[in-house]
Amino acid sequence: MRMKDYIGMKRQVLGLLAVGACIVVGLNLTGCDKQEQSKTPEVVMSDVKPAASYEVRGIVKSMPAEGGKMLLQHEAIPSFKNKKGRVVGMNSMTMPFPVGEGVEMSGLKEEDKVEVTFVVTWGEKPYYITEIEKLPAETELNFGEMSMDMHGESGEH
Ligand SMILES: [Cu+2]
Repeated sequence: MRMKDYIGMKRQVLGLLAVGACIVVGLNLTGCDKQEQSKTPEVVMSDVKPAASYEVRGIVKSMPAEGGKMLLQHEAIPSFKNKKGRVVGMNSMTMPFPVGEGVEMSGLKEEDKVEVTFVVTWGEKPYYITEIEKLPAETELNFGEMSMDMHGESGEH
């Protein structure tokens, strides 16, 4: 196979992966999903950034069945990056989080307030929780909209 064909194919595959991950993480990422429709052909290997990790507070809406996902209402994550590494933020929302192996969840139940650490790989397992810490019941959480510009810094779209 010629090198040019190979690169072209790789771009297509990456584009598809990126769109998939985008949908999984949540269409509230307006910057993310708009961009995918128009810019997919430009996605190249060097644009795909390695995993990022985030800490966010929230309320447990449902505990995961074994190996399943925890439903979490989480606060806004202004630092959330899209797969190109651009900060697009994520508004507060309720969404399922796969729980990584070995994460301690004993003593947790629905309606508990927690701080979770999760990683986003944009890979086969796009995101998952790596740590959960229970917060005091009186902790005040803010599920309001994010106050930053949802379109990130560069405004390229
Ligand atoms: Cu979310």
